[in-house]
Amino acid sequence: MRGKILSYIAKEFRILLEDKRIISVSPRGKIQFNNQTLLVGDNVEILDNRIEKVYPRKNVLYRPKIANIDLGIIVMSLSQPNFSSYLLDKFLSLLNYCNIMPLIVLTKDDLMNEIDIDKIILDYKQIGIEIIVKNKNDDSKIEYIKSLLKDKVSFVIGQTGVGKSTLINTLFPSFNLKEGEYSKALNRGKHQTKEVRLLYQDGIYIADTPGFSSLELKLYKDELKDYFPFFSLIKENCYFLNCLHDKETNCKIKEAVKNNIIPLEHYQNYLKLLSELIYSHERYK
Ligand SMILES: Nc1nc2c(ncn2[C@@H]2O[C@H](COP(=O)(O)OP(=O)(O)OP(=O)(O)O)[C@@H](O)[C@H]2O)c(=O)[nH]1
Ligand SMILES: [Mg+2]
Ligand SMILES: [Zn+2]
Repeated sequence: MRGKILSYIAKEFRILLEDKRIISVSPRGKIQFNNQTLLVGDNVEILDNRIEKVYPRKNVLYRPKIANIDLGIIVMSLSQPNFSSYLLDKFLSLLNYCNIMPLIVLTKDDLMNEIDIDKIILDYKQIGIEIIVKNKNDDSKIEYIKSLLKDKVSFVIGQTGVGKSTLINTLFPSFNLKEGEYSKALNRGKHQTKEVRLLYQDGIYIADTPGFSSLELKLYKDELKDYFPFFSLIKENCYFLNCLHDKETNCKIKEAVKNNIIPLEHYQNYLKLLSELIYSHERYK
């Protein structure tokens, strides 16, 4: 019978079978199958309480480790920790690279001081990404968010302490996930969620994941432009075939920034990200 891996905790896989039974499978020290490590989200064939086969994956995200995802929910708080469009653009580049559709949820609007949420929403709407503003005391958007998750496999991704587990708990109170504190002294969350765990209810799969304190984007300089959000707004080619949209002349992206078609703030995020990456050939020096 076919099933889906929900978690791998204490050397046991929990697998949801097609008939909705959940079984535990202990792989006896072996979590590899045909040389690939099994991941949460993998679709498997079960025979006599053993994993017989792993079905081909649609996509994989390596941090957090999860396979076969339809929707990546980027959770970003407006305060504690502070909102950062740079981080948001970084997460979006990562999801684009992994071919995962994004949804952005902004939390803690009850705590924030002066942030222009409308401008943030408008920028991302322009490139076709939906943003939902939802704090933990606001129940009005629960049904709407659930309708976006229906019949999909989703996961939450974001910094530690932004409210990923809290969001899942407000959608599905029965999951009763552990929520951590935000430490003002450390100026970050406390890594409350320790493992990737896929949960299932009413046709919705959603994974809680551990938060980041820093995220390394494992792309080369020459790749970033293909995955960075906002550049999809421009269809024309730059003069140089491999233009990095940085110091080059005759660059259509820079022209679009000048003409306010691409927001300057996001172009600056691109330059910052670019400066943190290496060229593809540098590794082989
Ligand atoms: N005021 C306010 N607090 C919130 C909101 N959402 C979450 N919190 C609080 O933020 C803290 C961290 O929430 P978590 O849900 O544990 O954060 P997380 O993203 O799961 O963190 P990790 O598991 O460490 O990655 C908790 O104290 C929550 O009660 C919100 O919308 N408003
Ligand atoms: Mg958590
Ligand atoms: Zn260019």
